[in-house]
Amino acid sequence: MNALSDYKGQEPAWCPGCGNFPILETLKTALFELGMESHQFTIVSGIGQAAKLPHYLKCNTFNGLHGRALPPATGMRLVNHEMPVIVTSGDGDCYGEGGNHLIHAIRRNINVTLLVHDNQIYGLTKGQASPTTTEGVVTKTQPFGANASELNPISLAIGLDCSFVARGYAADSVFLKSIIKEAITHKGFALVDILQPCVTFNKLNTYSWYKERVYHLDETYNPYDRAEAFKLAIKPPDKIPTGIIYKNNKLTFEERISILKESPLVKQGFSLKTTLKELDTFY
Ligand SMILES: Cc1ncc(C[n+]2csc(CCOP(=O)(O)OP(=O)(O)O)c2C)c(N)n1
Ligand SMILES: [Mg+2]
Repeated sequence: MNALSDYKGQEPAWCPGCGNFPILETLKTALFELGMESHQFTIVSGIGQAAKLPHYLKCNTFNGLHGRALPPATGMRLVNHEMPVIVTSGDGDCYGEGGNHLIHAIRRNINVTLLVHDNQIYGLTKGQASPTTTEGVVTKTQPFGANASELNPISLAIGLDCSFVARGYAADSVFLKSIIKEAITHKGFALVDILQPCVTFNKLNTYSWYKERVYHLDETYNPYDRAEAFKLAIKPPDKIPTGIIYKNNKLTFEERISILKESPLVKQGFSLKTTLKELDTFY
């Protein structure tokens, strides 16, 4: 790997000014600085504008169904746990239709990095409310305002004792890069909720709206304190903390499966006898 340009994929078809552009560039820089070459990692995504990211970055990839990125990512980790797996998803994709998979991937502690481009709207399908849309916001399909309270992904993840929970802001590239690098190198399920302006369909959460609210957690903050992390997560959103909000060091799903201790499944020969024996101890 010689240059950032080695990660170049197809030309992005996002709207000019979309918050997905800085996320893509920041991810490329993080991968470059970690020395991860295109063939050494896999990006899995579902459907949405955010989920198009692996088309725009040269890498191994699997682009699956809406809300269903985490199941193939789990399968990939079980087949080859030496291959880092990154999932790029949208707030609708991951917190809406894929919400069930999110809960169980966190609970199992699959060792994947999940980047959620949280623009608080369904971008690809042209502006319907997503689970993170602020209550009362008028959209095309909610002419009287979104009539449900918004999901708080950070408190949800801390409640599930997620191994790594962080929030970044798309336009704050240097800080976001440091969060993404830590998330990729963290052992265990790492959720990074990335606040991302949608210049076309979200007229509330704009670049200037975020600029007034987003701040960095400093080094005095202890991300290992779950109760403090939860307090921070449920604070009223007049000021929005970014950084690593919570982390712990627990066993990953892969570490709990004894046959994977020898070597990745992909490198093991197939024997029905050992497979049945393993299934017996596993279930
Ligand atoms: C099974 C299924 N349900 C619904 C859709 C329609 N659909 C595609 S993308 C999307 C929402 C996209 O929103 P989000 O995940 O927030 O991504 P964004 O486009 O905002 O980045 C929906 C509802 C679909 N393609 N497949
Ligand atoms: Mg969205």
